[in-house]
Amino acid sequence: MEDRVGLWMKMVFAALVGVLVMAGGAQSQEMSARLDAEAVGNAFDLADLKASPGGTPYHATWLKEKQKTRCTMTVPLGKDWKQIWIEFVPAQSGEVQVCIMAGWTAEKEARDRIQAWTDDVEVTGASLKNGGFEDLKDGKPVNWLWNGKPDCLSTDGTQAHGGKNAVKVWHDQPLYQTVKVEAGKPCRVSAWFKPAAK
Ligand SMILES: [Ca+2]
Repeated sequence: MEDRVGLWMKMVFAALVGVLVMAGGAQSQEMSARLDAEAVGNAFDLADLKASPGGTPYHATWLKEKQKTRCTMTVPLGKDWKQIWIEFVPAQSGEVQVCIMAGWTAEKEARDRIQAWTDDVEVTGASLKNGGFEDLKDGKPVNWLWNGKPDCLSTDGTQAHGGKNAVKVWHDQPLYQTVKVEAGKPCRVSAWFKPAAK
């Protein structure tokens, strides 16, 4: 009997290790999409977090005592376009910075593999501008902060989910836009993603 219990415990342990390895891989190496939102100046909390199926929303533990002022969610991507979203309820009226990005890797040669095209960003509960990246100025999408190179902006319709334009993102090449939110009014940020690697 003890042997069977021991074997069962070993199997549970092995399964847990497997899940942890997969979760770690999804955040660092594998193709994933990520959405964050942060109260500007970490001025107030974002509560009642929700996320699209397959994603778990978290507060930003790395911000320590301010962790509830930012939320984040990461979802693995398949081969095709996928829409993901994160929702929160602002504790106060003010400004929230929306952040659209993808996975991260330390390996330079692996960076092409973890980048994603994104398009058709929408926000309910607040007003976001140029979510489809169709308005450009000086080779950058208007209303967005973004540090991508020219080849990370596609304008010929081949990479777009809607319209002509799409933008390539990853952890170190995010898109930022600040929106005005109202206390107690749920705010949902959604975006479409597909892997940039062929
Ligand atoms: Ca577009």
